Parts: sequence; C-alpha cells; structure tokens
Amino acid sequence: MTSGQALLERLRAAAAELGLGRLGVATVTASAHAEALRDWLARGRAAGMTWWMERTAKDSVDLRRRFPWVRSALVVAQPYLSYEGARDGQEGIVPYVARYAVGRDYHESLTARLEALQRILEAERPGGTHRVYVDTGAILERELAARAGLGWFGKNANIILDGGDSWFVLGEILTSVDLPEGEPVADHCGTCTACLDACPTGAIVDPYVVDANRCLSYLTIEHRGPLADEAARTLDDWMFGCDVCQEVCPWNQRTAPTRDAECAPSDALRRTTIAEVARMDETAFRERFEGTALLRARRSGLVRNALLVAARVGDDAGVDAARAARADADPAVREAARQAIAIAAAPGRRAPAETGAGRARPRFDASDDGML
Ligand code: B12
Ligand code: SF4
Ligand code: SF4
Repeated sequence: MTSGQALLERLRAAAAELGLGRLGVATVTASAHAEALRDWLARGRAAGMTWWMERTAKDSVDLRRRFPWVRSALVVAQPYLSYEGARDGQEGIVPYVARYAVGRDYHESLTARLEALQRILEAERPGGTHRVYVDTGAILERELAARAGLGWFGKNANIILDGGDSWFVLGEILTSVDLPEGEPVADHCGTCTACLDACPTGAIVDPYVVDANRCLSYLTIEHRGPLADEAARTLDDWMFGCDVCQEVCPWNQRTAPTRDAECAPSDALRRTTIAEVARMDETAFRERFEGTALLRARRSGLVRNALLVAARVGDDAGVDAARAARADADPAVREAARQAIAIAAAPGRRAPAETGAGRARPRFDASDDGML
C-alpha cells in the first residue's frame, strides 16, 4: 500500500467515526464540463444567480487558478434522508420542505465535521494547506464527486451514489496533499427518463441540464421578490426546495433513513403549520427557523411561498392569512397574497385536507392555465 493509500484509509476510518458519509478523492485538474457551464450561463439558465456564478466560473472550471497549492479534493457524500415514505404523512410543514432542509442546516453540521477531519489531516501531514468547502458556487461539487468515483451524473443533474441513491449533500476538503483518485463509476440511468417526465415545470430541459428559471428549487429558495403568475401557479405544494426529480428516481426508492440526529426533522418544522408561516413577521421567522436552511429564503420568500402553497392545498387558515397579507409591507408578500386569493377562488380548485398532516395533494388540470 502506498503512503497516500494508507493515509486515505486512515481518513476514511476517521470520517466514519465523525459521522461523515462516503469519502472519495478527486485529483484537481481543469473541469471536463467547462463548456457546459459556460453554455448554461450564456443561455441565462442560472436565472438570478447569473452574476455570482459568472463571477466564480473562471475559478470553478479550474480550481488551481484560485488555489495554486491544491492537488486533491476529499469529497464527502453526506446522507440526509430522515424519514421513510411519502411526505404526506409528516407533521407540520415538513411535507412542504425538501428533505435536505428538514434537519439542522447542513452547511453548519457538515462544515463542522469536515473541519474535524481536516484537523486529523493536518496532524498526519503537517505543513500542508487544506480548506473546507460546502456548497460554494466557486466549486463544481458534483463534478468533483463524479471524478472521485462516488457516483454518476443522473439525468436530473444530481449525483447518484454507486450502489446507492442521490439523497445526500456534498462537502469537500481541498488539500495540497496528493491522494489516490477514485475510479469513475459507470452511468446507470440507461434509457430511464422518469425525472425529465416528472419535473412539474419541465425544468430539466435536456439530460443533465436544469434551467433554474423554471426549477421550483430555485424559485422557492433563491428567487427574490414577487413570483410571476406562471411561476406562482406551478409551485404545487413546495414551500422550500423541490424533490420531485429525486422522488421518482428508481435508485431512490429503497434508501433506509439515516439515524443521524442532525438530519431529523426539527421541532420547529414539525410544530409549525403552513398558516403560521403565512402570518410570520421577521422576528417570528428568525426565531422559528434559526439553525435551519430555511433562513436562506428569507422571511419575504418563505411567507410568499407559504401563501401560495396554502391556496394550492386548500388550507383555509392560510387563505385567511392571504387576506391579511394584502397589506404587508413587502411587495413580494403582497403579490403572493393576491395570487393566493385568486388560486383559492378559482372554481373547483380547492380540495379538503385529507391527511394527518392537514394537507391534500393539489390537483392539476387544463384549467390551471391562465388562471391568475
Ligand atoms: C446553483 C445550484 C443549484 C441551482 C441550479 C441547479 C443546477 N442543476 O445547476 C438550483 C437552485 C436550481 C439548485 C437546486 C437543487 N440543488 Co443545488 N446547487 C447549486 C450549486 C451551488 C452550484 C451548481 C452548479 O454549478 N450548477 C451549474 C451546472 C452547469 O453545473 P452542475 O449542476 O454541477 O452540472 C454539471 C453537469 O450538468 C455536467 N454536465 C453537463 N453536460 C453533461 C453531459 C454529461 C453526459 C454528463 C455526465 C455531465 C454533464 O456539467 C456540469 C458542471 O460540472 C451546487 C453546489 C456546488 N458548488 O456545486 C448545489 C448542489 C448541486 N445542489 C444540490 C442539491 C441537493 C439541490 C436540490 C436537490 C435541492 C432541493 N431538493 O431543492 C435541487 C436539485 C435540482 C436539480 N435537479 O439540479 C447538491 C447536489 C447533491 C447531489 N446529490 O448531487 C449540491 C452539490 C449542493 C451540496 N453541497 O450538496 N441547485
Ligand atoms: S427540483 Fe423540482 S423543479 Fe427542479 S428540476 Fe427537479 S423536479 Fe424539476
Ligand atoms: S430518474 Fe432515471 S434518468 Fe433520472 S436520474 Fe434517476 S435513473 Fe437517471
């Protein structure tokens, strides 16, 4: 065994003890998909993220430009699936939140664990340079994960773990230490197109290519300000993020939920109703969602989304909140209140709550078009 291989084995053992998921290594070189990224940006597919993603693209397509010392990236796939089965059976607002976000904010928990692993690496290789990253736009994390042999690019753009699923987030330690790179994993999507067919907005415009302008994850988390009527209509029951293209993936059907306490749905999400979110002021929003990824949407975005979802699922208290929100100081909230009231008033649109979670699946038909 080479000294690099022996070190990697020690790091893998330490990672497991720290509660980290599968660990792989990518040798840092120029991106194989730089052209795809440039094309994605040039076509405006980054939507409102264009400015910061363009700013970081020249570094992300070759990390050695910004980090001349970097040789390898230790890439960790951190599982987050915390409950089994359908969202409908969950409590509070958990059914309306993408699974990655129901526990503690992974940016905090994964960063803390990677920093602990970095300290072990520092002790093993004194004098080296190492840096932890989680979800920064300056790094093409999925590509590093694929290069590290952790999995393959699914057609929904998510990495699917070799022998596993895509219910995980990624984090890295960039290091000046040379470590042995993983073996690439073969593509196992085959002829399947389930994610492209199921995406509620047609956001997966080609295999591996997501148009953020249409993606509910972008619209509910990153988009600032009011939503256009067309986007407001397509939110379905997603208040924060969207999992549809993962829910339908055949590789994601048999995942055993993680026992990691950091990922368990937070009390804040379990005891909050959609109508409460629709009525939250800034203080209530901050207090309730401190430590969760939901802060990313800000009060403006989350209340906007909650109003629309309440109307979609026929939540009477949420629709009452929309009436009050017509006078909100925030224009995005005011506009969502108007849209929510229009959705709730449309004939045949509202369905009674059917489940223990107090929600019904919205029904879509041709009359959805041109409704607002
Ligand atoms: C911007 C961003 C978004 C945007 C844009 C998504 C997108 N597909 O680009 C929005 C807000 C929509 C988003 C949504 C989500 N995101 Co996001 N997002 C990012 C972020 C910050 C940058 C991604 C990026 O650079 N996009 C630009 C495109 C061009 O790059 P790419 O997505 O990596 O795609 C590559 C492929 O398209 C490939 N490619 C191009 N052509 C071809 C052809 C072939 C044959 C192949 C094999 C590959 C290939 O080249 C590209 C560059 O490497 C990363 C973190 C990071 N720094 O990497 C997280 C990240 C990708 N997101 C993540 C997650 C979990 C999600 C959501 C599932 C969250 C949710 N449930 O709501 C959704 C999934 C939506 C989807 N289907 O992609 C995880 C993915 C984990 C995984 N298992 O893959 C990441 C890595 C964050 C993390 N640290 O874990 N996200
Ligand atoms: S996250 Fe939702 S909207 Fe975005 S590509 Fe996947 S299914 Fe489509
Ligand atoms: S749903 Fe099918 S095509 Fe899409 S990522 Fe999963 S296996 Fe690949």
